[in-house]
Amino acid sequence: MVFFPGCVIPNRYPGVEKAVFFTMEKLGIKLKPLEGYSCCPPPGIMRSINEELWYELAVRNIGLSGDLEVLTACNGCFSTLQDAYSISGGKGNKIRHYAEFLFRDVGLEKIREKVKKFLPLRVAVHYGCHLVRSSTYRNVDSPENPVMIDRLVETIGCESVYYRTRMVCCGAGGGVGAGFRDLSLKILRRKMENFPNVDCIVVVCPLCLRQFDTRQKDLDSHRPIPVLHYAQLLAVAFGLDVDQIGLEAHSTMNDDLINKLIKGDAEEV
Ligand code: 9S8
Ligand code: COM
Repeated sequence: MVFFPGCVIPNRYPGVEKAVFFTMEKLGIKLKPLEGYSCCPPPGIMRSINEELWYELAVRNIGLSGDLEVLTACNGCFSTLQDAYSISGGKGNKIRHYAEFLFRDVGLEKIREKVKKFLPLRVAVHYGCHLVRSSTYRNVDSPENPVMIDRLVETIGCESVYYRTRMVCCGAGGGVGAGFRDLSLKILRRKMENFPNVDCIVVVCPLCLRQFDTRQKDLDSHRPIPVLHYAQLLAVAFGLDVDQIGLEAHSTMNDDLINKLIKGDAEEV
């Protein structure tokens, strides 16, 4: 398997990449870096402007992987690479997202066996739009009511707290976060209206991570809730030191969460 990091993970949240490699190694999965890749390119930005260029760049990236499966930890990269692969006539599950690969191939039992420290946190999971939609090619979980991230966080001791807007967009995708900042904030505000009282938000996409991490401060109404990629949480549960998951790059952290991550719980909750 090769890892396709995309642009946002290595440039903005490198701790996510480290956590992906650490957790895969603990699970006995051989993961190699992909040499010579470019931006995926993003489905909501490039594809909607120039589909031909989007396709050419995506197919080139996939070609670099040879016969190996391609693992991503970003919803946008997953969407682009999986769609382009299917359009090119590719068969089978060659393009994988970290979350669905863990849930469907590795399995919850095996993940639980490797846990050194359970994390009794209350979390709000955010799936993001491109992980389960469109269902034409994605087909990894229900596009309306997915469960995989809920099950993945529960497996390492967290409680996934239900909230009504869990399938609402974070407001970053489709170029909205970069080009229409007021609209983007409006979507985030709607997403976080009546948000549950949780220790952190758990995402599986670095763009969603960035949106919650950097834009909550522009919502006047509440104290920012820290946000982590699932790979970072899993790495801590598998024994990686909390100071090794790149939290210095996050803007919304608090001591309460850091202490809970450090302490954890040796026993399953
Ligand atoms: S949600 Fe709506 S378009 Fe997306 S996948 Fe990541 S960024 Fe947040
Ligand atoms: C979101 C990707 S993960 S894009 O901005 O919609 O292309």
